[in-house]
Amino acid sequence: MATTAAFSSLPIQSEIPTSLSPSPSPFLGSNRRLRFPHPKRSSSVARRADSRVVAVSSDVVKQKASAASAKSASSDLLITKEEGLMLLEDMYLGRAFEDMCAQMYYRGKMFGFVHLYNGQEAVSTGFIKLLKKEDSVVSTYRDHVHSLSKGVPARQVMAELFGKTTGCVRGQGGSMHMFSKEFGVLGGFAFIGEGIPIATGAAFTSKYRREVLKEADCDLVTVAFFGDGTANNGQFFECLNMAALWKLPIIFVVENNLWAIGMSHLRATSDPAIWKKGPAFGMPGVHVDGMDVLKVREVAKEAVARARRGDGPTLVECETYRFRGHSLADPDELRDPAEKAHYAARDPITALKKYMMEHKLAGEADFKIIEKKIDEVVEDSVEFADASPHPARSQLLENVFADPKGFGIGPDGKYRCEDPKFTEGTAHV
Ligand SMILES: Cc1ncc(C[n+]2csc(CCOP(=O)(O)OP(=O)(O)O)c2C)c(N)n1
Ligand SMILES: [Mg+2]
Repeated sequence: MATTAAFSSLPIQSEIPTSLSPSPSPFLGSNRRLRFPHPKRSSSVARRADSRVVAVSSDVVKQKASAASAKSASSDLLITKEEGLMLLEDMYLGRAFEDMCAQMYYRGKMFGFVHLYNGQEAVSTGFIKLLKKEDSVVSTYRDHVHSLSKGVPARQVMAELFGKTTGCVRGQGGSMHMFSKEFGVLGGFAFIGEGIPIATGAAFTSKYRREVLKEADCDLVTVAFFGDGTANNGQFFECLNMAALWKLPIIFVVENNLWAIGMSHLRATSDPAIWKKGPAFGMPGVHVDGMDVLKVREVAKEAVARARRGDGPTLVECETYRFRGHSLADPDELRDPAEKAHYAARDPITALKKYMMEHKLAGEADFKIIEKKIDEVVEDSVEFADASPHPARSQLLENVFADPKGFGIGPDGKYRCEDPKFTEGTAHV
């Protein structure tokens, strides 16, 4: 069996069972049931696929941990105290920031759609806290927390949400379009799937610099985050193909929160196990508990190392859940309360605290210090955003690639939008 070097240290399971019976239900903790059985595949097809590809399940983390504990009690720990507190701080920052966004949105400080990340923090933290500043992250419209994890200051993210010039996109992007060249955030994208080719291009750049421009030390990695609904989009498959074909240093991270707005993943996808699509393209596919930052981090370490070494891409499906509606405009009345309760009980922040306390790494006093510090950072970001100036109207036509003459610039050579009557009878700018 052609195992990949990267995951060969982990216990391997075949990604395609020899007899393809319908997936066990309930799937992924959902209390909904699969409605359609999978078509049977011939065993020769399964054997052929088996011989080429490899996948790893999230059980690897448990098995790694127990293997470590067999060696010595202390090596049972997956993290040091410092690492644990750093992970906790990042997840708490994401949670506190998003809760503040909800308040500010309902107070009319933000415009347009705002999609929060509550519940999914272990995915952002688990991956991004392993990256270098120069590595790239590509997000979706649920992009505030990815940006924060990557190091974009809370002030810049909040100011962007308030539409102020001090925002990371000078107030022109808003909630769904975070971007920071400095911190390697290559965008939030309102159109689902649009970020995946951008991420693939970024990964190609890294490989091109190393292999064609002979920058031998260029080992930059790109992580593309996107949702379960997006994984049904054609761009995803095209990029899996190119990434595998060219062995690009990219990790495709599916944040499977079981829902695409009000569409259940189980109703929308022929085979709900998204991770299986990795092996279909010749790359490892991994399923991991996305509510457990330590498990996510273990899988991410392998995938990031594999990409850095030049061994190619990995697809990781993180089973997660959003604790709020699809956006702040969604009353969240569709999802079953039992399903919500199931995942609420697996809150990733509570889980990490529990792990740290059980292993005597930290206690309530340590957590309080972090929470106080982060609450202040978030408060400060609001004050900063509120006090910052709105962009001038002329900024509207900056960075517009088409020649704005005739449309944007009047016969007097001035921007038409400078004219006080510019928006008369239309939407307000
Ligand atoms: C190309 C495109 N088609 C449709 C939409 C409308 N839309 C917005 S969010 C969404 C669901 C995406 O769900 P998922 O990928 O699971 O991400 P999640 O919101 O769960 O994070 C859809 C279909 C869109 N934004 N872009
Ligand atoms: Mg989803």
